[in-house]
Amino acid sequence: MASEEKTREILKAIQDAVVGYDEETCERLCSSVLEEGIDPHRAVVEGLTGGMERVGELYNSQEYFVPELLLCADALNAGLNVLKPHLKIEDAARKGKLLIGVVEGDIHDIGKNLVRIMFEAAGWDVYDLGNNVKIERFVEEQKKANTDIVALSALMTTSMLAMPKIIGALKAQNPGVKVLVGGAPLSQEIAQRYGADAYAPDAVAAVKRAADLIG
Ligand code: B12
Repeated sequence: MASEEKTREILKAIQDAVVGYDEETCERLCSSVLEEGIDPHRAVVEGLTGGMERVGELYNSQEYFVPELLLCADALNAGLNVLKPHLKIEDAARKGKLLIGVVEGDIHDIGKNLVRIMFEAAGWDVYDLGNNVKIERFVEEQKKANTDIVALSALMTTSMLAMPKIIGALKAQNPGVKVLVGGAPLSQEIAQRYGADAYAPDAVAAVKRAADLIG
């Protein structure tokens, strides 16, 4: 077991590898997370996601542009591939079926992918519709797969405006279906206003909120 100091050092180095779009180092550090007995969830949240948050700040301050963002996302995904098989969550919480997608007009899927991975790790059946998903597709696929929950992701203040329409259409078809929403511009207050059943700020909280919804 690594000491807390060593753990923090490795997590910070993972962040730096994402920010520095260094795929190889990111992969190697994520392997060392496993070797050192560090919690892989912590490596995803504090290391990989923490790194992407720093990338977001660099984009906002115009130090990074779209090409850098894509390279950083590659480094994040390389590390995630190493950690993914080790993200099993052993708990008694009920597991259900989840349909997930990024709303129409929005191609940001890094956060959605993290949410999907956490649900898969927790033993849920997950149907991933990808990004830029039309309202009708959410409705059709929910009916087909008969999922307990539909999870909607949006990263833009413009694209999130589709959410109340999707929620309305889903509930009109199947009043029992629960809708969970998330993504950087969302909040508890907006989720409520949109008619969602729940909001979660991150991928780990998403699984807990979903388990509560069907519990
Ligand atoms: C990476 C990035 C990109 C990448 C996306 C790569 C990919 N495959 O996803 C690329 C380069 C392609 C891109 C493109 C664009 N982007 Co961009 N992008 C970002 C950036 C820097 C980071 C987003 C990210 O991945 N964060 C890391 C992940 C892990 O965090 P997250 O997505 O928030 O997810 C977490 C939580 O929110 C939550 N969560 C997410 N989804 C869900 C769903 C559920 C159900 C739940 C419960 C929780 C949940 O859990 C996740 C994990 O903990 C943000 C800036 C920022 N600071 O957020 C801008 C940002 C989102 N982009 C922005 C813009 C404007 C664009 C472009 C229009 C730019 C352009 N001019 O071309 C385009 C096109 C977008 C389109 N049509 O979709 C703006 C949006 C502004 C707005 N209107 O709100 C932002 C905010 C930047 C800015 N400050 O201007 N972008």
